[in-house]
Amino acid sequence: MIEEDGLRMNDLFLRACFGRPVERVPIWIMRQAGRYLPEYREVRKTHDFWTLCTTPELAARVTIQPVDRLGVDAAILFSDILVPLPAMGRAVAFRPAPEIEKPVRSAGEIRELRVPDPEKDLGHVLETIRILRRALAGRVPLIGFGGAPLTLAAYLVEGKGGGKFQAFHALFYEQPEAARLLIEHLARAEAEFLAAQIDAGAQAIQIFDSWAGILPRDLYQDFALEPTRGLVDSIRREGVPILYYARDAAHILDLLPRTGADVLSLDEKLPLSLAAERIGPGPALQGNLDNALLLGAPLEKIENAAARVLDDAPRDRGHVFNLGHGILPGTPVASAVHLVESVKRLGRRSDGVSENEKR
Ligand code: 1CP
Repeated sequence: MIEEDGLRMNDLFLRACFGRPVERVPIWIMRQAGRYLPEYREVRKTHDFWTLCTTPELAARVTIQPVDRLGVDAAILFSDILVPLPAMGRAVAFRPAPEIEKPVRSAGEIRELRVPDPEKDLGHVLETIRILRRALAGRVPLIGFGGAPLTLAAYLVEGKGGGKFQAFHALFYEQPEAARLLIEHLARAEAEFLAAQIDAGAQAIQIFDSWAGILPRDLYQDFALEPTRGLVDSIRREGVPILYYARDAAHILDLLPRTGADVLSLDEKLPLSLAAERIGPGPALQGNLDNALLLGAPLEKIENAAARVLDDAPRDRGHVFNLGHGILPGTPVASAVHLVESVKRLGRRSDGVSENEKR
């Protein structure tokens, strides 16, 4: 525990991100606020998703729901990676999967995209963070977040997630300079937005690169790596860990330390021990239980799978328990609760006296 503004602060998650000693492995769950929670669906009955994201009191309320219900070790701001797009000049509809009304396809359109002013255009997000820091009062750290340049570019060009990303690939092969311009523009916009989130009180930042895997290795390396590293670099602040979630990234694992992130968050495809060999020494790891396991597997099976992830995680670095991808809307709450309880019970580490206890 460290003292901050006279409040006792639970910093277990932050210590694990920096690979410092922990008494147990912390856990939070990607998309931990959302449709699988009845109390979230209750709020959604009277407010649409965009209203939730843009009304600080509501966004703060649903952020805290999983902290109360599951007892996770970190809160993540309720928002969406696509929230800055309207301020760039592209409206987004959530049905509930997002659709960009007018995809961006040419260098001319890319040059017209604005860099949002965080305070003026996205002040609601910053206000949500300020409310949450007061409401959480050190109970758990608050994670701010944004999309990685590559993933945001994929949505902007394609108009939606998923599919074969044909328009996106065409941009890289047919208009490589336009692709570069777009990714650099997005890296600049995210740098300003995420820095503003930290200034408002976010205690860690997760950069979501959910579509990190859509490009072959050479294109990821040529187009995405440097802007992502630049983004990480420009938001670096003392004591604020940066987590980089790269989904479907088995072919680029050895490149990921070059992003400079403190924590690499991985999907369920490879055991963390094998991923760590390819990554090399350094960053802490986050992950990587298969989210599908929570949909219907018996509680005992969930517990055994959690134990396997905990046992397999390398001991030479920090580990933050999470899923390989966001929790699915059909997940029974009891499964999520059981996962958190199991990880708290099974994840004790013998290296594990907190720095405070050692003193
Ligand atoms: O009906 C509803 O209530 C909307 C469903 C929903 C929710 C709850 C969407 C639409 N976004 C969110 C919240 C959200 N999105 C959070 C905060 C909740 C939390 O973590 O507790 C976060 C961190 C995100 C991040 C996000 N949005 C990502 C990265 C993580 C991931 O899952 O890969 C991505 C890719 C998005 C885009 C998006 N927004 C919504 C959906 C359903 C999607 C993804 C699906 C798609 O592209 O088709």
